[in-house]
Amino acid sequence: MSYENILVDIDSGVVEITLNRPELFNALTTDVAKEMLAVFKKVKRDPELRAVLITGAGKGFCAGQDLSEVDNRGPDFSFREHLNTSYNPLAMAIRTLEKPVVCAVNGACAGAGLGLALSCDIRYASERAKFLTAFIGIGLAPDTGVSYWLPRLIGPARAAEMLFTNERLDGTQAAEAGLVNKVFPHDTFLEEARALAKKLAASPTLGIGMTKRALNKSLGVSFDEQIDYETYLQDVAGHSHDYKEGVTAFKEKRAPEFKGN
Ligand code: LHQ
Repeated sequence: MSYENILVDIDSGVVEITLNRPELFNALTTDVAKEMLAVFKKVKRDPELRAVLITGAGKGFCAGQDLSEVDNRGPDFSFREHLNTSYNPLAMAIRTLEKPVVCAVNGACAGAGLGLALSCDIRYASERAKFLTAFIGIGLAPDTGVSYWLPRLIGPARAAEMLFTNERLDGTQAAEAGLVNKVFPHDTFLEEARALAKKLAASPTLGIGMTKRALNKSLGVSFDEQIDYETYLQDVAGHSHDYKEGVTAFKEKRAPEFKGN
């Protein structure tokens, strides 16, 4: 499949997706979501592809919905249908992919673009990044999982503040708030994110997939349900090649060679 709105590069098991509509700060359209979904389907199926990195071309990371796509759609435009066929499946594909997804936020990150970033497992930001919810700026309520992740990452009161006031945080403020894992100077942030994605791709990705399942589950269950689920997952991970290799390498005092199975 050829892509018109994104760039896709594969290196050392890492699939790097670059949102590529720089003149519009990589604003999202149904087509962008479709192209990204196609990549995620491919990554899900191919055992050689073991980590994903998402970033943006140019000054912005992603300005959320391309407002020119939804402008003048008339009273019959279904926001529900639009979300259910574009950004919701994309956020779901990221969350359910049993492989690590890293986000390198290079610039403005707003609206559904913020939802996209927050759906990823780990976020690194440039000092030049700018985070805003944007929804209230155009009279909307949050979508693409923003109201799910924000209170969990930065607390309900800070989430309300960001959502109600459309406050902007730069990369450093976002790291302090817990919205991103780390912030780096603009010149190095992408290399740092690439190094992380490469390291994760060489890790026991089956174990990472199980870990991601456990973390997803933990967001909505009681402690006893969670330890029960952990036990089930450990039974799966404990019978993998990577577990055997990890223990053998430890005993032999050498670096393990993980395969992701
Ligand atoms: C844009 C956009 C944009 C088009 C910048 N669209 N062109 C879901 C379902 C259905 C409907 C609606 O929404 C949703 C979910 C959502 O995502 S709602 C939130 C939608 N996003 C926004 O409201 C963000 C609007 N943009 C901004 O607030 C600013 O542009 C940000 C903070 C992103 C960047 O600010 P600046 O650094 O000052 O840059 P800029 O404003 O000059 O923007 C650069 C260019 O990008 C500019 O084009 P131009 O031709 O004038 O240079 C903007 O018009 C364009 N752009 N966002 N969402």
